[in-house]
Amino acid sequence: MADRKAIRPYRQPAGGWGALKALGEHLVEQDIALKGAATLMRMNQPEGFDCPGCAWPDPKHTSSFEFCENGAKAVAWEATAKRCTPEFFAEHSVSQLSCWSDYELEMVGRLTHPMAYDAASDRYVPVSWEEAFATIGYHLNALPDPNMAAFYTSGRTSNEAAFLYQLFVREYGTNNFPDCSNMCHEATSVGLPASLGVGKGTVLLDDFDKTDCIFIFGQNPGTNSPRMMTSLRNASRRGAPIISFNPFRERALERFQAPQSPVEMVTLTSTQISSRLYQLRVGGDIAVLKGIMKIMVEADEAARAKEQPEILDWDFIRGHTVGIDALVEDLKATPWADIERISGIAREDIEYAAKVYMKAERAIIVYGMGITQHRQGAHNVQQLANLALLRGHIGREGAGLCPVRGHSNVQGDRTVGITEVPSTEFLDRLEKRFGFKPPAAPGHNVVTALEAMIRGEVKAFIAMGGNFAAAIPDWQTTRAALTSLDLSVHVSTKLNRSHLIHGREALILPCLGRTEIDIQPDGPQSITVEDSMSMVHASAGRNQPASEHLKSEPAIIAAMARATLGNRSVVDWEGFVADYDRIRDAIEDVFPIFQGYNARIRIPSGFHLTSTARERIWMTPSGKANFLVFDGLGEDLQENDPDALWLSTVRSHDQYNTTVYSMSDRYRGIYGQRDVVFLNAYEMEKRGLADGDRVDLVTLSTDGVERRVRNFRAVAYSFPDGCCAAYYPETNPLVPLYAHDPLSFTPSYKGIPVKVVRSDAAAA
Ligand SMILES: Nc1nc2c(c(=O)[nH]1)N[C@H]1C(S)=C(S)[C@@H](COP(=O)(O)OP(=O)(O)OC[C@H]3O[C@@H](n4cnc5c(=O)[nH]c(N)nc54)[C@H](O)[C@@H]3O)O[C@H]1N2
Ligand SMILES: Nc1nc2c(c(=O)[nH]1)N[C@H]1C(S)=C(S)[C@@H](COP(=O)(O)OP(=O)(O)OC[C@H]3O[C@@H](n4cnc5c(=O)[nH]c(N)nc54)[C@H](O)[C@@H]3O)O[C@H]1N2
Ligand SMILES: [Mo]
Repeated sequence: MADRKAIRPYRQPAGGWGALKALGEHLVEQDIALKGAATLMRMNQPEGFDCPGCAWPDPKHTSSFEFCENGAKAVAWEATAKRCTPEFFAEHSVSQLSCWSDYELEMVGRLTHPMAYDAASDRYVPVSWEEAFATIGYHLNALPDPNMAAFYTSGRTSNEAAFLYQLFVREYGTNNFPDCSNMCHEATSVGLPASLGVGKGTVLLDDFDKTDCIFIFGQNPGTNSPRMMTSLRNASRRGAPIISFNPFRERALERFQAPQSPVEMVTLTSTQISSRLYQLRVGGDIAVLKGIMKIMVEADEAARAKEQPEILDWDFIRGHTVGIDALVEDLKATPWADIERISGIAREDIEYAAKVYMKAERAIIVYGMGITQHRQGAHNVQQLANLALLRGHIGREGAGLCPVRGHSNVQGDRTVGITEVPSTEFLDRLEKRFGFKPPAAPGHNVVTALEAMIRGEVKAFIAMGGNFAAAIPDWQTTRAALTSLDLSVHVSTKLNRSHLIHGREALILPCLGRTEIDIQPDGPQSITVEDSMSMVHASAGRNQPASEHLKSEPAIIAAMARATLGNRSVVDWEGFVADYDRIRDAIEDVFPIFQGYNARIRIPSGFHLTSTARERIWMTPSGKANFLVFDGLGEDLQENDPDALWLSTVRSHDQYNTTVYSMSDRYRGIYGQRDVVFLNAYEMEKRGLADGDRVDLVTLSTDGVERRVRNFRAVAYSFPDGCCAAYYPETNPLVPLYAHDPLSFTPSYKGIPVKVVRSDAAAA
């Protein structure tokens, strides 16, 4: 796996033998070739555990093993035989570990003991669980105001743990719930309700079998939701066109060899996925969308003038929506020259895509981080909703919007109350069920929590999973703020950067993973999760825990609550932990959509949480779906500065967010290195650069702060003019904290104005 540094094009399709080979190497590296294979057989099975990888649904959770290279890597990463023990911490000071790469840190293995930071030796030393909880209780009670603490959630947390967590934090007295979702699909959670009255997708897996065409914006399924390739492959083979908009020619969007297909595997054939893949400019999505809609509106007018069938679904538009006139006016006023310049796509190509879309009775619109992580993220999402609404593609079989969620339970965490802006209806029900008055004032999201830390207004930080210090933007200032905290606590499975960028007092609390047996006083427990399509189902691990000292997340939360709130708490924390059915009963009491929760999760396929928009019930103030106009097409960077480029920060094929599995990115042909920047030959030449030159990336900051990463390798690549791409998290120092969507506060990780300059000799 320690690939030599190399850059060579990958000519095979995505998936196939390359994926099987990569997985085999990965299992060997984790010392678990045999155990790993047995564990994998239990993934997404009726009696097994939910894949901790992505949030893509599994066909009914009843199928035979569906191979997914990256899901398997996520499992192997957790089931590894390697251990990060107190002896390891005794041998390495925090300062020493700070020089290790993220890859090296996580490769140490699973955490085995609760650890506390000891300033005298600059080391983490073992601590008893009781002492750890007492420390947390002490600090939280010492704060003059509960709003001086922030409680982060990463999206692997189960519904049960998330519900207890929000209960603890609200009884303690704050809504400070920064969440990984704030950096991810918040633009969906904020943008879609204004359009459709609900912040979730509107399709189910079956819809993929019925659709006439699929549009994919800014999502890389072959890497980030590989089980989706089955749906895409089936659609393509039945002749449904797939049109992709992505600055990269992502291999899996081009062609895919299904490891499940003996014929393709043996004959080395593959299936074409996208009928067209348009390499749009970074941030060019609104321009493309307006282009497509402009053509539709004009075609509809022409058709109606000739008394031919309408192109737009006017019955739907009149009956179910408001705002069409303003949208049409805006589209007509948008000049083609601007659309082509900002999107980087020729009018004929946009026309082709529009024709495919207009022909389809049923269309699915899929999207991911290429849409949400922009300064206009929520607007991007709303333009996608406009496109769907024009032809009545919401609430129709085989059609709809499909935001592809990230973490395996990020959507569920939100559903059960992890939100910094709780609704009054929810708070009322919580009060009614538990009998305490939850705080109503809005709390901090990720960006405002960081700003508050910088100002010294948040002093304690507790993280339920994740790797906050690596995932956040603007490391220079935000990491300094993290080290100024009084207390930082991380509930984790592996050592990561966030443990090293710690507060005055710091705790690492090791927890059970998804694959492991969770035994509580009333017996073995299962947890539940909600996937991208709002299907809720149970998950139970079977592996022995990585260490006898691990606790489950619900047990850790309950003990933190008890240590903090003592007998003033009105909640039976110990009872909840003894039997998670009781947590689910409480969830059902607070959220009526979970009616029959415990009974329904005993059916292996689980159950669907209804989406009002899917039923064409619009929970908006107008009672209708809204067409929403975005003013303009987004910023034209090079108009003001011909040297400026939009930088998009993306994932490699071999990482899971901040977890780096290897230094290679097979499908993009990058081996043994991650400090690379992709830009096209024209932009290279413009800067006098040759492939392989060393460059610095410098943010065009508006606050006078220098943000620079050094000594990256320039890679000549097929990429649109005016933009470049590099890996996350290495480039997070370039993302200013102020660069976020003003509506959803999603950092614009996919659109940072930068310059690429030759590294000076001293740096090289
Ligand atoms: N193996 C693996 N699986 C994962 C993850 C992982 O890191 N590894 N992460 C999980 C999480 S939390 C999430 S949120 C998802 C992320 O999954 P994705 O949404 O696929 O995330 P990215 O890879 O960051 O970027 C998606 C695509 O957007 C394209 N893109 C970049 N800028 C633009 C733009 O301006 N416009 C358009 N149209 N496209 C653009 C990129 O080229 C890339 O192909 O995956 C989840 N699953
Ligand atoms: N530049 C840039 N930055 C980004 C993004 C980007 O595209 N570009 N993407 C953003 C997105 S979409 C997201 S979602 C965030 C991700 O942000 P996070 O969710 O905070 O980060 P992860 O890397 O997923 O967290 C990995 C850590 O989670 C812990 N962990 C794993 N499994 C479990 C478990 O079962 N329980 C517990 N308690 N802990 C566990 C392990 O210790 C591991 O080290 O990053 C965001 N940051
Ligand atoms: Mo995410």
